[in-house]
Amino acid sequence: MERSLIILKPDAVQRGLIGTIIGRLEQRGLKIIGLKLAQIDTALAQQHYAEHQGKPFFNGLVEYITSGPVVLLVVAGENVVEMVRSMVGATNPAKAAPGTIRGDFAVSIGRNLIHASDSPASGEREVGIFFREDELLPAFTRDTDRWIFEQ
Ligand code: D4T
Repeated sequence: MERSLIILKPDAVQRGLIGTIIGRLEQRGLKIIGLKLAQIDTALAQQHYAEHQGKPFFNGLVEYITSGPVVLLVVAGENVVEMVRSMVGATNPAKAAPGTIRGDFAVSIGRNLIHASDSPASGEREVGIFFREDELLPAFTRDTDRWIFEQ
């Protein structure tokens, strides 16, 4: 089962958008199997964004993601990585389509509200950075599942 690691970044928390963003994921029918509030420390932020080490925006990115509490979520299911990415919108909110989270609520690339894994492999790597397996509930079912997923 595919897993996507989602971070509601410090601006989402500060702006009171936690409920709105999680609501969109729930309305779609996506299944949340992990959820917590945390403050990411510098070492963890550097690990998460390792692919951007050395780029001009790296230090600002680490400062931003560690600047306040975040909400961490794991969403699981078939094709969830691609589905969540399409709901999040382009990295630069100025170019994000209306109807996406960034396109509806953000304007700056350095305040783009949300992170979501960009491939199933990244999802596995990133879930492992922020969650222990015993914090996740992959097996739970919802009574509504049969109305969301064609069996
Ligand atoms: P994240 O990883 O935060 O979900 O964003 P994306 O997956 O959409 O985009 P990314 O990995 O390419 O960039 C990570 C993060 O860096 C910031 N950034 C990026 C920036 O501040 N300036 C830039 O020029 C780029 C490319 C925004 C997102």
